Amino acid sequence: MSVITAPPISPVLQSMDQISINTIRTLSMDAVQAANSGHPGTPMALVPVAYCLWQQFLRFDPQDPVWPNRDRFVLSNGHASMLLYSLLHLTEVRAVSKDYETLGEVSVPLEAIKTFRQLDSRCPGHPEYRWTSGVETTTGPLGQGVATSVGMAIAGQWLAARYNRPGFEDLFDFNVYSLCGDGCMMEGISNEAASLAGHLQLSNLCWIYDNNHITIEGNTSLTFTDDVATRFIGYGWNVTRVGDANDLEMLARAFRTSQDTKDRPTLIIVDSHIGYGAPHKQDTSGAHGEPLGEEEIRLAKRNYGWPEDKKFYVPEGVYDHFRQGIGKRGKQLRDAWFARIAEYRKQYPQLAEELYRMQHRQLPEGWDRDLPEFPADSKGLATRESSAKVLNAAAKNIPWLIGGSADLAPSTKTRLTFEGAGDFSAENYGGRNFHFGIREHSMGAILNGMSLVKVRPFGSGFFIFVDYMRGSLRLSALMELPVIYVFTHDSIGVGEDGPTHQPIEQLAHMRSMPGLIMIRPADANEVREAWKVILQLHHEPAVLVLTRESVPTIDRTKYASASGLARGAYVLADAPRDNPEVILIGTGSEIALCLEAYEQLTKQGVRARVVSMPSWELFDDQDRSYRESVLPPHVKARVSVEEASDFGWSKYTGSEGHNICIETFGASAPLKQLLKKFGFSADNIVAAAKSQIARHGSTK
Ligand SMILES: Cc1ncc(C[n+]2csc(CCOP(=O)(O)OP(=O)(O)O)c2C)c(N)n1
Ligand SMILES: [Mg+2]
Repeated sequence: MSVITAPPISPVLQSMDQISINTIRTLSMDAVQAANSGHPGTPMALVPVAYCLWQQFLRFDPQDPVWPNRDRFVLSNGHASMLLYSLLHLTEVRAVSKDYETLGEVSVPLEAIKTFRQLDSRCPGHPEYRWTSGVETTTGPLGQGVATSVGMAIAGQWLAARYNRPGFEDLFDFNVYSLCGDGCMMEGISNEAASLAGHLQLSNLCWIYDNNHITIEGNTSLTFTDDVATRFIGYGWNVTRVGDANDLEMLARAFRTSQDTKDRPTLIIVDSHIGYGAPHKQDTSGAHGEPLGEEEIRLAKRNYGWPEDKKFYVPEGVYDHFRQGIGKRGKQLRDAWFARIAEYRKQYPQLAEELYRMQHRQLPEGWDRDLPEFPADSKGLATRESSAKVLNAAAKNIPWLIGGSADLAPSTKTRLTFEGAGDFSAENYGGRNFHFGIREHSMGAILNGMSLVKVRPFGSGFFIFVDYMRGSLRLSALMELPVIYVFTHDSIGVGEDGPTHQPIEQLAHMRSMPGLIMIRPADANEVREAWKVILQLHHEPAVLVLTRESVPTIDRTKYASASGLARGAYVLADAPRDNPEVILIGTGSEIALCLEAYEQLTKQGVRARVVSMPSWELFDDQDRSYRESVLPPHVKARVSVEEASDFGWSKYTGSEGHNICIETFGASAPLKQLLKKFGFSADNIVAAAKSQIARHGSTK
């Protein structure tokens, strides 16, 4: 263990660079110590890297941290959160309201740093978007940040291609920087994302890899001997190295190299010493996830030439130093941009209006004017097919609704086919059809990054593969981003592909996730209503779950209007005088079966009601009187029908209700055989309804 020690000198004899760096180091150490938990070592090591970037390069105005053309900084190694919080504090980043208005107060006051990791502190354990202004994305699950940064860079290129015009070539030209560690480099998601970023030649992207050879269990020699540089060269990146994380000059040179590289992303590999300056913990995993201890902090401060007894000490001149650096540069750039956008508005009023609405998460006027109505049709069409029609009709009128698939667009039908939609590629950054490749997990993170830049992204795949992207999807929900996920092949309806492709527990998974809206529409008109709801969401990701196989288009002159979908569940068919003795509740493709059973029951004099319940979340959001009008509490005879696990259904059917469901992983066979094997038939529903009435007794 070699400890690099600085001579003990007083702060006044250090350069402002050095004082600022050591202020961040000591704030980080003190905060982790006060919290008695957290990660001190990585902030201590990486401060010069972040300091050099922020103070010299980052085009970021602390007074307006949501200015659209700002450079983005993503701390992918989110455990080093104190590094980011210290920067936000010292640069005096302002708080921003939910409506994207800057408020007077600072985002991270010193008090928040002193209460790092405590309830309601603006400095939670890991950086959280929406909670702390200036945090560009939530990080903590390793690999997510870097993958999200790719989405931000993609969105930057798309905005530039669409909105930069003659005389305004630099309206959008922001760079995206992401700091990451060994963990991020090992995670599969970062490999997926780096591969796509290289392929797309995203020159506005720069990752900085903290090559400190340490993870939690010890030295990386235990697990990680990749030649990272060669790997990234293989991905088509520009790779450069900085041999000493304290070398501000070499760091600046590396950032300049990144800026000058116009044809590919850049990886800067920085060799650092975790816990830099702590005599017993430097270069050990002991500096990773626990406080240094009072004595070690004292010794580290001595090494930095810092007053050993001072805590949360910000020497005079430090705030001003940042004001003169990033503050002044950022404000000038930001003000100049807003002056330019005023000019732009005069010359390109329509485009400027688009930008305004997009940045405020509003929709264009008349966005829904072309949405199709579908006539009743007993043969019908697959909901993925009706979705294709609705999506295309909406996207034509919402220019920033853009997205694609993880190599399944021909199956998920999410391709935008109207004239001018185009394909996004290194040669055409203005295209609206994205090809994420077979990279579901990073597709989710990339969609998050795109959404953070405020375009409206959608991504699609087979519903079963939601398992591959749960980590990213969870962050969409946690960050309250209106990302749209379109998942098709939603049940055993996929037939012959068998258990590996038949979602069983995925509906239950999605329903258990806070903040997510899932909709599984029953027919083409419910699909239209579903898209209407989804496109008007501001703070929730949506999961649209669609069939591969045809479903009848319900006759809405006979049964209730599909507009009921907006309330999550509605009475589709009812007993005379709205007085049912049994309720059949279904979703998606199973509604057709419920209606068949309903007709049989009605003929036999049984008073049945069919409730179409495409979205639990939307229904649960309704007031009690509506919910009880759909599911009257006194009607206890209830049958749910869904080709999936029954997990959670007793919430609506009661513990004495009957759930027609699947308790295995499905099977490989033509759909007809599967329906028989698993008991999805009108006859079975009828039988279950009758036995429910027998069990609970009929209502008057
Ligand atoms: C997906 C994921 N798995 C595991 C963890 C737990 N974890 C947090 S930090 C860390 C080690 C990271 O090592 P490295 O990125 O090299 O960070 P350093 O200790 O060098 O700062 C682990 C395993 C996590 N945050 N995310
Ligand atoms: Mg490491």
